[in-house]
Amino acid sequence: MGELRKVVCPYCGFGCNLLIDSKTLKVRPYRGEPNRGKLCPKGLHATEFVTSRDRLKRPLKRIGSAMVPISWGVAIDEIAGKLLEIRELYGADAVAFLASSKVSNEENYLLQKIARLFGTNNIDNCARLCHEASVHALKLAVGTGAQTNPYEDLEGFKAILIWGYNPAETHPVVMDYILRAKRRGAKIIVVDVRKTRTMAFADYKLVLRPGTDITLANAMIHVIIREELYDEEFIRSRTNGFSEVKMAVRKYTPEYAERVTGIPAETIRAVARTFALAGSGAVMWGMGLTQHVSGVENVLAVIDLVLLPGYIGERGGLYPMRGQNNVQGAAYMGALSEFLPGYVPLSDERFRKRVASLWGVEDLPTERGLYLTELWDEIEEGNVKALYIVGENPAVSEADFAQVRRALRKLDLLVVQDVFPTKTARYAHYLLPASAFCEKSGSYMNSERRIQWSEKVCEPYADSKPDWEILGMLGKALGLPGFNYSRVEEITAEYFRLFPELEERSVEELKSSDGIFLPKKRLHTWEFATPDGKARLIAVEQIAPWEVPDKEYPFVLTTVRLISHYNTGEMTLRSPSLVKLMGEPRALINERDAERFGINEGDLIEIETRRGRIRMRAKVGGVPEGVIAVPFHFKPNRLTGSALNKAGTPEFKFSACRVRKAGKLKGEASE
Ligand SMILES: Nc1nc2c(c(=O)[nH]1)N[C@H]1C(S)=C(S)[C@@H](COP(=O)(O)OP(=O)(O)OC[C@H]3O[C@@H](n4cnc5c(=O)[nH]c(N)nc54)[C@H](O)[C@@H]3O)O[C@H]1N2
Ligand SMILES: Nc1nc2c(c(=O)[nH]1)N[C@H]1C(S)=C(S)[C@@H](COP(=O)(O)OP(=O)(O)OC[C@H]3O[C@@H](n4cnc5c(=O)[nH]c(N)nc54)[C@H](O)[C@@H]3O)O[C@H]1N2
Ligand code: SF4
Ligand SMILES: [Mo]
Repeated sequence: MGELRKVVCPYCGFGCNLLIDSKTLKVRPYRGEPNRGKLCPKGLHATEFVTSRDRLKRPLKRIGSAMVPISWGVAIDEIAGKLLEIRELYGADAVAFLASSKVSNEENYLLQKIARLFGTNNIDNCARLCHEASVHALKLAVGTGAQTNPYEDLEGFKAILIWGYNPAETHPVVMDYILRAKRRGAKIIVVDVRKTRTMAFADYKLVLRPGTDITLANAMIHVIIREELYDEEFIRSRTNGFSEVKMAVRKYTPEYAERVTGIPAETIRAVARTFALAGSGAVMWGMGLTQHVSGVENVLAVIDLVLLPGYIGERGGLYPMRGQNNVQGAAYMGALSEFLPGYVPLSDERFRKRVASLWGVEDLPTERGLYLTELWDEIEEGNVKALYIVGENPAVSEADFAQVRRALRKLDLLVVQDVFPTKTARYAHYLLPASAFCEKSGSYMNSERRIQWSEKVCEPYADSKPDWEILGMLGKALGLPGFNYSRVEEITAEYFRLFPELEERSVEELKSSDGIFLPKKRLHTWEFATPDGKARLIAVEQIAPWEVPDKEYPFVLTTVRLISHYNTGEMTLRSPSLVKLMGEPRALINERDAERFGINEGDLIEIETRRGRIRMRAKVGGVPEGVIAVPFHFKPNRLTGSALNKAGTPEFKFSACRVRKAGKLKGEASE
């Protein structure tokens, strides 16, 4: 046995801590916060991909069609030289950087520092494909774009509304908190477009038609207002906009909503009453709300639902459950094209200049940069020439990936810095091997905004380097000021200085504790973070999806997650224990639809949209008529469309498709 080191799980944003044996790399759960002795299968087997033989070993450079090894020094010098040349010819905005919500705060902080000092706000991360609609909606409504309360509060609430979110598969350990609440008498309400594992634990199981969430939320609000179930004092003293909401929901009667959503009017009334009369409550939501063209409005509608009964502070909270292990940290570190660190707008001159002076320059670029989802058109039009990607796999994770792949081919310079030769890496001119999570130390921030320290367990694999070291070298090679870091803690201390709440805290305290909440444990208890201190109730109307089913493409395609698989699969597919647990992917189809098309359980079916087609075996049942649900992990983005919502997120959860029984898997184009 070696020494046990405490490490943040490299998968989901719940943020479990693993205790890893430094010799055997065996994982045990940490007994402290937030996972309290629990882990899901991904955490338990998290070190398996680290020893995969597929790991990138040394820097590679494309020469013709071959990738040939080069030294770190030459790689970084050549990359920096090309970036400077492109800036000279076309300006800094011809370069874009993609940060990674898989890497540490320090690493995200460094990459956005490089981008902004280089002269561009073209810095983004996969939050754009994920919860950015929640960030925008929360900013508008309550002033801070993040989860309001810690997980521990969930246990005391009397009603928990789980909306477009399937934690039994996606954040399994948070289910423990939800089930403790249930044992203490909380009512659990789940809203989804199919029967989920999470629903098995619910008191109310609401299966609605895809994309009709605003109608359901507005109908619940209609009932709450009509029956005066809201907290009048809270509405008067702490919110604006009540009368507009009241007007807007007038037409959303439960009977009208029943016709649109498919949920019986009486159920809508019962659920609205249960939630508003519980006395305390939370709404937890996920991709079922955000990945729609109406993503921002969907989230605004459920925020209204929580504000009406005054469920804020000790009485309740808003839980946009964050996806990746450090997506919350990436945002707080400023790896987003429209925000400086701490979600501060680029237009905030005082803060911007403060950051600039900390970095040794006068000012920073003020124009919003490109969203990750806007990049592909800009590359195709020749406006973006170089892309530097750290730990993201857009050739698989982005909507309509055929277009993304076309764009990647067009770049003058593509650098991919990853632990594996990903699908995106196929288009790279330079491929830089990053060390994996347990081969480096640093801090991460989970969904409840808890910053946690992750210890180094073992030495970097082959000639790989921790991302912060690579980015330190790049910053220096670009001639940017302040990139002389020799220890990761120096970067931690530097980002601490950006946040007044952290100024008095030390890296040592972070290391020896169960973490530090930024800005604090519970938000908005007495006052909201809006300019006038009040929350805004914002009226929203149902918005139609971008691609409505028609005669040609009569089905709705949605994409969902499975417990033992993770995003684009680069890590979990290289983890033998998880591969064993996963089984073969299946597309869900309703019993009656299956019968109509002569499809039996296990048959190969072909799913086609206007953008492409895929084949997968069918699983009959689990979805309503007219809906097909495909696991996101098996490249359904050949099918999805690139229409974006106001926060720049594609509509991954709604495309018009058709299905048919397929012949044998023969001559299928390989990935
Ligand atoms: N095992 C596992 N865990 C993960 C991940 C993973 O890949 N695998 N990924 C992580 C990441 S990055 C994220 S963002 C989170 C995501 O976590 P979740 O948001 O829970 O993930 P999804 O399965 O994408 O979507 C949630 C649910 O939305 C439903 N849905 C689809 N369309 C609609 C709709 O129109 N309305 C409503 N109400 N519901 C709808 C789907 O049926 C699905 O059950 O998970 C994280 N955790
Ligand atoms: N159809 C459909 N598409 C979706 C979604 C959906 O629900 N449906 N969900 C969207 C969502 S919510 C998200 S978050 C995105 C995810 O999109 P991506 O972030 O592109 O997907 P991941 O598979 O998580 O890719 C993470 C990459 O980081 C690498 N990596 C891991 N650790 C490290 C490290 O320490 N250093 C470096 N440099 N690299 C590392 C991994 O090898 C992997 O290649 O996908 C989106 N796409
Ligand atoms: S719940 Fe999330 S953080 Fe915890 S072990 Fe599973 S994947 Fe890791
Ligand atoms: Mo995500």
